[in-house]
Amino acid sequence: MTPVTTFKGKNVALFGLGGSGLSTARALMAGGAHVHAWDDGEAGRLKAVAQGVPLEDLSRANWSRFSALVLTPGVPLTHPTPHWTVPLARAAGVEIIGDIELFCRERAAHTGGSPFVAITGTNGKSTTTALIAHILREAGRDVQLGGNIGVPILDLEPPAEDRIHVIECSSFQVDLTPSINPTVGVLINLTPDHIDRHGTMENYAAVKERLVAGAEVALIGVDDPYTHAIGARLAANGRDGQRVVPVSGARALDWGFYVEEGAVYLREQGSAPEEAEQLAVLKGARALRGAHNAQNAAFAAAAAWECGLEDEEIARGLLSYPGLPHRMEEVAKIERALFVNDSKATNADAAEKALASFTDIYWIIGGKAKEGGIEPLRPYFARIRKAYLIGHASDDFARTLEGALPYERCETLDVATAQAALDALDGDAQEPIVLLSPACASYDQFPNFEVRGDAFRSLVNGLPAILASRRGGRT
Ligand code: UMA
Repeated sequence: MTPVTTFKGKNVALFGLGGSGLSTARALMAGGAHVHAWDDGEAGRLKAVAQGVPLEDLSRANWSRFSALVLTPGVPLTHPTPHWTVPLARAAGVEIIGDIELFCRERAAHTGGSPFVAITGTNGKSTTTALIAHILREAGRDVQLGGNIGVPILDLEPPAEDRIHVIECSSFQVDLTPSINPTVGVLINLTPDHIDRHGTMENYAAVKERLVAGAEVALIGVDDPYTHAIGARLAANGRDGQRVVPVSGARALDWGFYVEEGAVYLREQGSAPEEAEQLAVLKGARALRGAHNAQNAAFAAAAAWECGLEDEEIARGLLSYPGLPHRMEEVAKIERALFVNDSKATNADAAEKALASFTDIYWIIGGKAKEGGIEPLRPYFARIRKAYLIGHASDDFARTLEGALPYERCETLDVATAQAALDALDGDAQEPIVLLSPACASYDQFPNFEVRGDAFRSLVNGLPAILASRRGGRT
């Protein structure tokens, strides 16, 4: 835990008592602050009481006593309308901040700038964050990994000169972190997302820009127009001493970090193309398949390089990266067939990445469909040997697949997994892929995508026995 000492002896209003809110409460109390916590939901309040966190109904509180309002990131700050705590804090002149801001202040107060890598972007944040942490750890560094990826930042060990914090930051979190100033700031890409919480794409992009604007080294994508414009703006008007470095996962650059033909390069500013240094070859990095992962790998290599790692250390870390659960996770190889858990793919956009990365796919899809269904995936149908439909979306998806490729209605994941495995191993593909990439939310049959992915993993682990008995039955 990182005790928050910068509010010692002060009264702090804390709103939102989910995982990060409770972590913040513990850290503030450990540092000597007087916490006044509240949540709209009774469940959060009960959890707080169980952990000894003092509650106060903030709608009736005397706000002039508070030094800050610490908001949990899920609570609206500006859009669609500010949460009711926001105008109360503003009227009393109380600053509104989040847990990452508290971390930044601890870092400034006690270390004068310990290594801090902050990662944001619309897509690939979690993979890039986990990959950077993995590369640094494999090279023997003391790494703390957290933020939006799941572990609240104040649950991590405190900042220290020889410890690197690698933190995924959502736009909600950056919005609550006015003094964010990482050693290395990473902005991967920007496409419209969370507009309900930021009002417009411009506001969303402006919030994300703050993470790199405050960085000593700003690694900024050039593969989409929004990040490209931010990089150009910072390069022209960035703060003194800041290094702004372009990064591409798609093409060779005049300078910066990029992936070309399956390898990551660094080309220094002003150098000739043939002087570009090859940092790592991605061939063999099984958890980094696909074009989107080339972008993630380029950023991770760049961040590791900026943290002082040698080329060999970067290459080794990229190759040994095991991947994140539920994101094109290689669950098992049974005979010739590879089983891939991509349960995180809850819409067609996300499923497209897996379909683009494999051929000879036995595709398990379905659940609660999103608008547009799987129609946008039609260009990938040639890569699919057969589809196995589960859940609510079955009728809808069957209509899209009719006449385009063979499919089977399986209703449930267990039936689909067993049938896909049997077909994959009976077929003639050299390395068939049994892929759970549902292009749907899980809520019709599972509490969330993690439970769905875990179920797939355990079904796959039980397959050898099922396959043996089914084959026995056939002969
Ligand atoms: N609440 C209210 N009133 C409101 C809204 C919320 O009282 O109007 C309360 C809820 O009752 C709940 C709490 O606020 O008790 C919010 O809990 P939560 O579960 O949403 O939040 P945490 O557990 O603290 O999780 C947060 C991040 N959640 C969000 O940003 C929504 C987690 O990111 C993050 O991993 C965690 O902190 C640790 O830092 C999740 C996420 O969905 C993964 N992020 C979004 C994304 O990736 O797209 C931004």
